[in-house]
Amino acid sequence: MPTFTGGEIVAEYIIKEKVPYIVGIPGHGIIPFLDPFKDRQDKIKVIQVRHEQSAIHLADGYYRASGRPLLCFTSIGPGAYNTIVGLATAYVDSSAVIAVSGETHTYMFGRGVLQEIERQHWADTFSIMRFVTKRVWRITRVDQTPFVIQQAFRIATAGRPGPVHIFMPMDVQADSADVEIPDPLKHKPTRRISGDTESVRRAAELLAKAERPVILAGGGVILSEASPELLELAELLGAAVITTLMGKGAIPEDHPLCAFYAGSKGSSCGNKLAREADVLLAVGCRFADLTTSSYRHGVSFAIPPTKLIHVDIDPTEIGKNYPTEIGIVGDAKCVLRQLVEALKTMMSKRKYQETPYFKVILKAKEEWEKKIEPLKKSDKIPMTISRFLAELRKNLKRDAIVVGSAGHPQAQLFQEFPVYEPRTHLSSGGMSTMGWAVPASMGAKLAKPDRQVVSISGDGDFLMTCQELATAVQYGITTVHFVLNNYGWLSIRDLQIDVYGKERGYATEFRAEDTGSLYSPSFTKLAEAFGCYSEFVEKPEEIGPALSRAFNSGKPAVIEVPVQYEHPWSEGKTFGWWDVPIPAYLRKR
Ligand SMILES: Cc1ncc(C[n+]2csc(CCOP(=O)(O)OP(=O)(O)O)c2C)c(N)n1
Repeated sequence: MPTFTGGEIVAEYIIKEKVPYIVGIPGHGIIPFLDPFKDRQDKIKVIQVRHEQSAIHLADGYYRASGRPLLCFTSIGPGAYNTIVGLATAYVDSSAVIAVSGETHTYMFGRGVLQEIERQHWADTFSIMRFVTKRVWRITRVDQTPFVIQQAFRIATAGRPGPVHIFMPMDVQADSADVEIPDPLKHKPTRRISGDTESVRRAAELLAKAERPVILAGGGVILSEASPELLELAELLGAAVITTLMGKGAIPEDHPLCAFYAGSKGSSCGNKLAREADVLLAVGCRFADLTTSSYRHGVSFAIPPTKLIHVDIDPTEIGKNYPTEIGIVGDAKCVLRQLVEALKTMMSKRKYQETPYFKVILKAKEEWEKKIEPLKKSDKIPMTISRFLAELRKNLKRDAIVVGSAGHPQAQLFQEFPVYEPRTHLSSGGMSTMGWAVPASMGAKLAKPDRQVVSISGDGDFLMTCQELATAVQYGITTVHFVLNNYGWLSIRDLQIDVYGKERGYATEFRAEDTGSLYSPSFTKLAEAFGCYSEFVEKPEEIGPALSRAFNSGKPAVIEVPVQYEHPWSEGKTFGWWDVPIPAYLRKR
């Protein structure tokens, strides 16, 4: 058997996994792990980010764009703790990332060495990560490493994907043992999980009889690459298809059966069709509060009387938020295929364009488009976010990847920006993590170098991880980053105004303390300082030309766009409900 150190075992294993990049920041606590990668540069490249949170976001974006995981590394202590928000974001959205952090030497656990917290439990970084990962390990002997690393990749990617974290004490990274490097293919399932045949038959019967069938596609449809099956089923039934934030892109959004979204932001057509559905087939979704209008009956969904068929690979999601008529545990692609085959034995393909229900769908869609049109066509300067998005769509290729993380840009990108392919709309869905878009879009660009990749952040969002422009310039990661500058956290200000009252905006605008005037750094100067291409664009018609100059620059680019500050032009439209508690003293008013 060959002799390898702990670091070498991981390096040799991930070469077998064909992982092209490791992403992170070294410290004294991880250099024995990093050292073997120096001799394997031809196979694995190190991406030096400038914050560990960004390492995870970058790997997360890479996985969402490609379905392939990367490995992140950090030092002991603060380096490891800096990953928490990244891991939480990946976990809630079921995205696979493998993180490795340094840890106190096994023979000094509990002494309080540099960057160890030991006052209650020794070397217990472990417990911190439990909550934000699918699995955590601490390796205490180097010969455990082959087993742990193959488990980490298998668990992160199998079933419902998610992030995992491995702690490697410093001595374990450096010590050696005679070990075999596992073959990844020998430790992964070879087939997908199909649904219970009887439940599939009953579900097909229910769908065949439905008069107003709606399919709700969640992120699970994208993860399992089930869009062809989704489309086939929808067209067979003439069902309206709505998506969650994570499921956006599961159906081309110019398809006649695409009815956009249910939920608090959502769309009026999605909410109407969903709450009036007689049968709802929900696939790979968890019924988050934003999708369901905080579960208020009859706003986005009315279950019952709507009969719910819920398909998910994770049994804990079925029946969690709504009672089900039929719950099927299984992979989205597999169960949708089973449903199509079962239905074909019961009915012939409907000419859905001729059904009365199709007319209902079209009318609801038209009404919705009319409602958002004024914002999209607005000539206001600063421009509305809606107008910006309309211009952006006109000027991007069909398969371009757009990335958003929080606030108005995230919500409006979801609501108003049509996408046509899976994995082309990436969003930090369940955490809505500010600072995600910049590094995640860099991961997407590394995964899909031939695609146009664009991140869209508010000024608040951008300022949380803009230091990664240094990483982008260093490695020539040519994402175009849009900063929609409205001088504050205006989605929160607008929420204060919308829910608490016109005069209740507070601590959400950026104003200079001495003059009271709006304050913002210059994002173009900031971008220049990093060595990026940059532009400042005020007029909507200048978005297209600026974008092509940015793509042609061959550099990472930042385009600063001042956007509407005045309420309500500053925000998009709300079509459902969101449960934001109102202080008792304001309720009386
Ligand atoms: C890390 C993090 N902190 C706080 C929040 C709460 N939050 C949600 S949106 C938002 C404001 C976003 O501001 P900006 O990015 O400037 O976009 P805007 O809404 O102003 O267009 C905040 C503070 C969050 N989502 N993530």
